[in-house]
Amino acid sequence: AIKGVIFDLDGVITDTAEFHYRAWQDLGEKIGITFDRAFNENLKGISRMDSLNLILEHGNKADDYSDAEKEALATDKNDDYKTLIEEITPTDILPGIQTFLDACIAKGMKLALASASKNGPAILDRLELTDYFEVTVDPASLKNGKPDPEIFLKAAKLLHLEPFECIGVEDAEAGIQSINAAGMFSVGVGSPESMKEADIFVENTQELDLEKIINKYKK
Ligand code: B16
Ligand code: MG
Repeated sequence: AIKGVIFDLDGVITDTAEFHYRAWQDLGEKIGITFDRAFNENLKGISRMDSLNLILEHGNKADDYSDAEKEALATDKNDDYKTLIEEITPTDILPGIQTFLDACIAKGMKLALASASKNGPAILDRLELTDYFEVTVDPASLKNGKPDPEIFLKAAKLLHLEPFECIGVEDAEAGIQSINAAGMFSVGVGSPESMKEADIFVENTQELDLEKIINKYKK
């Protein structure tokens, strides 16, 4: 039986992707690199520094900055992002998520957060969802980001559960790969193309249905 549900944050619980996009665009403007929404898809689920490196490569500027300068650029983006997320309120919880979380709790499942975002706990607070989650993995404690399974394995461990007793919910391809590599049942939120590796998927959070997931998990 499913005993633990491990959630990604950005794109699953709330849509901070738009804020990340705006903050990276602002930074891009400052350093003369432009990119569109399609490119921004590559930045979902990956860490702040990995995102910056992809943007610099995209602008052919990967060798223009020292590590210290890159740290400063990442901090600049994050300061901007932190200002943007101050606007978040509980109305920004994605449709169906509150109901889904309640359904998981009603079934006695334990919940964990497995977000690559160092701002995850602050965002959960703004959404007033902190109390739902037994544990939050600290992304700073990880050696490898998604698609490596480390973050989901760590979440299961913190919940004192085996990976096969947990399911993971993700909107990023790298995230689904991470869940699958952890030996967990993967629940995707996204388009059929981007979620083709998921064990089960829905096109938006409103359609998340715990009974359907339980039935598919049993098979
Ligand atoms: P931060 P998730 C990820 O969160 C975002 O999808 C990704 O775009 C972002 O770069 C990453 O968090 C790091 O975020 O700069 O706040 O530490 O999807 O894993 O919840
Ligand atoms: Mg995500």
